[in-house]
Amino acid sequence: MGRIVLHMDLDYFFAQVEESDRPEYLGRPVVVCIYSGRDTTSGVVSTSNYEARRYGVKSGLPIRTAMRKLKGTDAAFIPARHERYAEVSQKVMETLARYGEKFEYVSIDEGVLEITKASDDDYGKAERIALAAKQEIREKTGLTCSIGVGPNRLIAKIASDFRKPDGLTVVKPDEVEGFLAEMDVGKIPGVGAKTREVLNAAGIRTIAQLRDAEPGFLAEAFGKKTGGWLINAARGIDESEVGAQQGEQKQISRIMTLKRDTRDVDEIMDAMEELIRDIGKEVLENKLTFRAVGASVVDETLRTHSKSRTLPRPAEDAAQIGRAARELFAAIAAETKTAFRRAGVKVEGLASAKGQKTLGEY
Ligand code: TTP
Ligand code: MG
Ligand code: MG
Repeated sequence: MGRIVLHMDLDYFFAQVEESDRPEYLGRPVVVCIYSGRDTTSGVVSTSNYEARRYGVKSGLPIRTAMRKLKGTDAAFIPARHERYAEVSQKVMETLARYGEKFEYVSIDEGVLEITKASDDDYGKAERIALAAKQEIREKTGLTCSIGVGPNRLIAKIASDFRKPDGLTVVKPDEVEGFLAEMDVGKIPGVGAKTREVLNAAGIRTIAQLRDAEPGFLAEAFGKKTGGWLINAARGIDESEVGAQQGEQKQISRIMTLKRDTRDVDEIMDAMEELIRDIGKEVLENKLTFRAVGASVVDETLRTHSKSRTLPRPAEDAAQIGRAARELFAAIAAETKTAFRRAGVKVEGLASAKGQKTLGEY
């Protein structure tokens, strides 16, 4: 039995959230900016919607350059709201994760799902799973994403980028070679501008050319390990597991907007009740323990205040989250004067509960 992997990437993510939160931006170029704070126009573009991309405005561009390119249009330049994007991302990932047997969070707008079992190793079913996930993500968040489905993570990721926005690309094992052949080597995730340049200088532009390259040359140019990895990637080979390595979850957090601005700890804790129960449930379901609890608030001036505390020993129950959170919110309230608009709780220092000493052994 082979594997079927699904990769999801949200379309023009931060800018799409801005569009969906504020319909008045629809149809206009939208540029999400990370201001350096030095003056009102210094900083870089975080991302932009497709209208803005038509003018050559994309991630990483200086804001001033973007302004020049969009001069005379009704473009909207908006400061990035990371918290809001994280909140939407969380909703998307929770929705997506339910469609497969293993989920890995890759980045704020990307997730990978193993759907071998969920699809009975059938690409027709896999495609229906992808469509259903896209539809539910859209219903829950209003956002479109692009999905790639393939026999491994590498192919799924490349496929997710193949048709954007709102794309779905399914690559079956016997289609992998043809799918990759004419692509630019830069389409391989991990092949950056520098690697691409070295390859191009050797006359290697397409993935098919890379596949047929002299292994000796690649080993010499990039080292044995990277050279071998490049050849494998060009052949569409990738054995890495979903949910195994780097994407290991480091924290579980929830944040919500309070019914009204307040500084009252009891009122905040009432609001946090369900959210804390939710975190506790996720800890239990994933058989985890946590080593630290954090609390944060966003005040009426949109400033964030947060505190966290390390526990004397790894814990796993929601009651401990609640006790620590109450003290942390009280400590934050004691040090601030403004009312709080949003409040959140997180647990950190996650470890797998199995193989760990039981409470009785301490
Ligand atoms: P991407 O998925 O690379 O880009 P995107 O979602 O904006 O557009 P696409 O439709 O092509 O997927 O990045 C996800 C988010 O990460 C993006 O919305 C904003 C942020 N980001 C930055 O802040 N700076 C950057 O340089 C990049 C590449 C992304
Ligand atoms: Mg994206
Ligand atoms: Mg992305």
